[in-house]
This record gives sequence, C-alpha cells and structure tokens, in this order.
Amino acid sequence: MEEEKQRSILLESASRFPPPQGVKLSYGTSGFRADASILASTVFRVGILAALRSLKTRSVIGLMITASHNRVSDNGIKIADPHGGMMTQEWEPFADAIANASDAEDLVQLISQFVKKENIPFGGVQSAEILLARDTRPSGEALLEAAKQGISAIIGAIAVNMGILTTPQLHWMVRCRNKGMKASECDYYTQLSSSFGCLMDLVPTEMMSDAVDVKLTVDGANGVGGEKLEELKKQLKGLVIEVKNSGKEGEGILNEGVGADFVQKEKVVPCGFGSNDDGIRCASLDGDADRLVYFRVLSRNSSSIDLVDGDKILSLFALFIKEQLFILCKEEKEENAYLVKLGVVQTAYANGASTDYLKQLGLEVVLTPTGVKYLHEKAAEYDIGIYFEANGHGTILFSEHFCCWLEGRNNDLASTDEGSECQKAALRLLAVSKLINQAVGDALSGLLLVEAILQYMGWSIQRWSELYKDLPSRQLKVKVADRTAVITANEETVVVKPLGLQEAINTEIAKYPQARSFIRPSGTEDVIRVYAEASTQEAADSLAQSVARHVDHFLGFGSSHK
Ligand code: G16
Repeated sequence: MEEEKQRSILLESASRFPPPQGVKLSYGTSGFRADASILASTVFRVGILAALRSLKTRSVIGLMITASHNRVSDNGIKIADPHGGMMTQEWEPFADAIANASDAEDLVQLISQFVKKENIPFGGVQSAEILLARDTRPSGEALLEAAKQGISAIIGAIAVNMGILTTPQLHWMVRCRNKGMKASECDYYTQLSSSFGCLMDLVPTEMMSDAVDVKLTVDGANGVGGEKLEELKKQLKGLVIEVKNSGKEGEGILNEGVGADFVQKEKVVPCGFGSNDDGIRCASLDGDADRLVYFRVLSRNSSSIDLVDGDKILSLFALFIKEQLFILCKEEKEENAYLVKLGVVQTAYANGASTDYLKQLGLEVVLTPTGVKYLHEKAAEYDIGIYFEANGHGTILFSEHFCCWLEGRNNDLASTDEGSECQKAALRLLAVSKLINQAVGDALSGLLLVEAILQYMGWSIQRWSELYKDLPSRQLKVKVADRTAVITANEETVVVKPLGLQEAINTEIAKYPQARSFIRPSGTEDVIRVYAEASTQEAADSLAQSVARHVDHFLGFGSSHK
C-alpha cells in the first residue's frame, strides 16, 4: 500500500521534470555538469538518488549545486556521502541510468528495481535527511528547488537548505553531522581559525622573519570563495588578507579570466591583478573554492607569473609533515616506536620535477587517475595520506587510528615533557588534522595551512617556489565529435582506444629530450585534454600541438586547440 503511494508520488512529480531530448548525461569526474538550461530534470533525479542514499546508509547526505571551475552558464550537481567524500563509485551506474531514463515511467521502474536490489527501506518506514547547498551561479536557485522536489518525492526524506556555501563547506558539514560533531557554518570558521591560531602560536620565535609578508592577496574567481574568505578573515590573527574578484556586483564574471583553473592553465595574472602586485604573495581559488594555487606576479610590464601550483602545495605540506614526524619520533624508545605510514598521491598531471622531489624526500608516491574521488580513496590507505592534483585540488587525510595515537602521545608528553620540541610537534600535527578539511580538498583550509607553514619556515613565496624547478609544460583542449571514444589505461598515461593513437603520440614524444605527453577525455567538459612536458617551453608547446593534431586526426572534426 505504502509502496503504491510512493510509486504514484514519484510518477506525478517526475512528470513535472521531463528530461532534455537527445542528450546523454554522464556522472563524470565530479558529478553531472552541463549547460544549466538542460539540468532541471537531472538535478530533480539526483535529489531522489540522494534520498535513497540517505535511506540506504541511514546517514545524512549532501547535495551541492555547482559547476565549479566551468563557465557561469554551466551548472552541475555533486553528491557527498556520509563520510563527507564523493559518492561511492558503486552507485555511479545507477546515477547515469536514472539521469538518462526516457520518461517518468522508465524512471520509476529503474528506481523500483534498484531499491529491491539494494534492499533500501522504501515507502516511509524510515526517514532520510539531505543537506543542500549551491554556489553563486544565477541558475542555482531554480536548480536547488528542483533538487528539493526530487528529495520530497521520497516519503520520509527531508531537504535542509544550507544556502550558498563553498563545496568543501557542505562536505565538511555532512561529515560533522554524521560524526555527531558541531556542523554549522559558524563552527566551520571557528574550527579553521582556532587551529590556524594554534599553529601560529607554535611558530618558533626565531622564525618570525620579515621575509614572510603578513599580507596575502587572494583572487576569489568572482565566486563563493571570496565572500566566505571575507567572513573567515574576521576571525584570523597574524594574517592580512585582501580579497579581489570577490564576486560582488560589477566586479566581473565567475571564472572568466580569473580563478585557479585559469591561472594554473594559462599561467598569466588573473583580471584585477597587475603591476601593483609585483612580487607579493597571491593565491587564487576556483568557482566553488575547492581548488587553490599560489602565484607571484613576475614583472611590472607583463602579465607573466611564477605559478606555485598544487604540486608545490603538496611538496610544502609533505616537507612540513615529515619534519614534524621526525621531531616527534626521534626520541621515542625503539620498543614504543610507531612507524607512521606517510604516503603521497598524485595524478599524471603532476609535474615530473615534483615527483622527483618527493621521491628524493624519501616519500612513497603513487599515481591515480584524475579526480579527487580516486586520489582521496588512495590517500585514505595511509596514517597520513597527502593528495594533490596539479590544479590545486587536494588535502591531507589523517587516519582515526593515527589521530588516537597522536592524542595519547601528546597527553603523555604533556605530563612528562611539557613544552618540549617533541610535544610541540605533536601539537602541530594535531592542529593540522583539525585545520585541513578531512572530507575533501578545501581552498580556504589549504590556504591557512600554507600560510602557517610559510611562517614556520620563515619562507617567502619565492623561497617556496624554489623547492624545485618545474619542467616546462603545456595543456591544450581539443573539441572532438565523441570524447567517449578515447579509452585510457595505466592511470591515464596510455591511450588504448582509438587504436594507433598511442603509437602516434609515442613518435612525437621521442622527438624531444625529457619529454612526456598524455591525453584523456575531460570529465567536466566536452573536450579531450592534452598534456605535454619537456625540457624547454618551446618543446612542450610544440609537443602539445602535435599531439593535439593527432587527436584531431583520429577523432575530431578538424577544430581548434586552446
Ligand atoms: C573536478 C574534479 C577534480 C578534477 C577536475 C578535472 O574539478 O573534482 O578532481 O581534477 O574535475 O576536470 P576534467 O575531467 O575536466 O579535466 P572541479 O574543481 O571542476 O570540481
């Protein structure tokens, strides 16, 4: 009876959201993304999926409406699982299936089959709760309404509108709610500012050097991150932040000539930055503030920058964590020693020089395909797993087991060796585990950790940038008729299909010393991405162009590379 009622509610509400004709949607690198005008039905259906996920896991689930670094007219939807990370990959085929169901009948049938297969308590026997948020895109409000209707189409499911948030804020809230911890936006700022304060208090006095300017200038990508950073900075001591491209009326368009994706790919200053910023420490967020890169404007007469990308943020974090672990463990008696498993996760986009540097530090480095869902999963296998994509997406994961051990060690030291270097290292690591977002990469928390470490090291941005010299690289994108025709293997470093394309790429690579190149279909845009690295910028540019021409030849309609 209840099931019948549930079926008819689903049928009735789904008929109000007909799917777009002739479009095939795919869950992609990070949820569904497309032009906002065609997304209402997808978002409605993902609302249903989130409610089912909440029923299945008996936990709070998150739904974020954003297209992150994509242009303002696009939008998208990402799902946060109970632990705050991306939705389990096991449900992605179901997400694809319901997004592409041809009509309400087809959709309800797919749902009924899935609910039976997964043994989901259906028809009002249990409640479900979904936290909803959106970025600042104009299409967000209407799409959020569609998501709410999808959630309400499942009996017992409640949608809680958290308003405008950064993606990492929503993921953080979902994680905290499910752990029974404080989870409001205000709690988020308090946790970040207090753990940052703790790290700053632990900066050795001799390191309080003039080399580290207290001022940081941040490009907010004209998105939600700028507004939230303004909020956060009210609670910070020891750091002066100026936010440009904050998204205020008339300041500019979201992600257009601004933001972490633009700065990292184009390697030029974002709009609003110029000669006055010459030499100072600058950072750039993306449209939903889950990516962070740093840069320094190079000269008064040009738009060129010294880019400090995700790889260098990763290297800085790895160096700091390794040093604290060394201080913490060096005096430990052998019988008590705990061998901390520290690992680093990158993708094929990582600059070769960064991987060499991390290996020289003696760290274990592993590669995964692009997408935080892959990196996060791998990093969670360590006591401390540090993951970053070159594009600035990443975080540091601390295992529960390691955190318990660390708390215990700190308590012991507090009673036997209070104020020692060893205890300070324990306190620093505990503060990092609270500052850095444990759910997902977060530009705001990452930025505070970078700032605290630079203070600790007494380093300017230039000194940081000199950790190693990046190999020159180039990224291009090629529009093709069907990007799904490209199949890759070995963490996206080898093209398996179309046949012959990898051989053509290999022939190009062999023409340049120290060269490397790969291609992959984007998971967020309708393009094939090309990456090339070589010993000179000219060689990297020329290699990228020739590989792009092969992509065009094999798959394209003879189009442009950008
Ligand atoms: C998303 C993922 C990132 C990934 C990026 C790649 O970023 O969250 O992990 O690096 O997509 O995009 P593509 O597949 O187009 O190369 P975001 O910031 O857009 O959510």
